[in-house]
Amino acid sequence: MPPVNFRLLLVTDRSLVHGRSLERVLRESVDAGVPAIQLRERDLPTRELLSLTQQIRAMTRDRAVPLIINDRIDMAVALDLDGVHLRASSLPVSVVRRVLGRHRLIGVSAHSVTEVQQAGDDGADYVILGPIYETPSKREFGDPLGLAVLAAACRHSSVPVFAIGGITRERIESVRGAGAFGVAMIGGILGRENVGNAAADMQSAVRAAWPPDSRNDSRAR
Ligand code: 3NM
Repeated sequence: MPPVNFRLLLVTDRSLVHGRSLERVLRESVDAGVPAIQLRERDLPTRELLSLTQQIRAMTRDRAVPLIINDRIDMAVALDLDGVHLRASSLPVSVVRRVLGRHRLIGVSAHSVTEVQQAGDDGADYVILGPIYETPSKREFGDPLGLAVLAAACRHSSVPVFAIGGITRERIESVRGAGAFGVAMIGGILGRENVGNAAADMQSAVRAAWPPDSRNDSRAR
């Protein structure tokens, strides 16, 4: 199984980048220290998604930044991406693992303690649990779970748990305190006017919360 060697995962939403190209804002984010990207552009037609993924792949590969794509196992294999992110309606982890093998990451979205445990039992490499806080992006993700549920999920999880949903710089220390392995976010970086500054700010908070030599995983960036 490949190591989960990042504590901050930037999830994309091109609707937030206000006329700038997604590739450009992601490059600014990576240059500012973002260590991993999840490409979540689920509504893009296949050819457009392919072309976008190729561009972003070229940029992340140069910088050795893991690139994970939502659901598109075909693109993950064809473009040699680092992993695939699955939701409840996606193919099951066991099926995806047969295609991806052990050397690519499989992440799973979870919304309860039980789902976190299930994802670990199913063989996911990590879980993203949310929404922990109220997230400005609609209510499609449900009511906030809060820190107590995050803490219970982390206690019972066999795999790293990333907190998502309303994560800000100020909240990173609290989710670390609840036992999260790391954080995943959209708006905290892509929703800010100066994406590079926001990314640098966020990565410095992440490194302060999980110093690179912390006992959990000294390889995590
Ligand atoms: N998944 P922001 S919440 C993509 O709870 C996503 O599964 C969620 O956006 C979940 O960082 C979410 O702007 C949106 O709050 C996260």
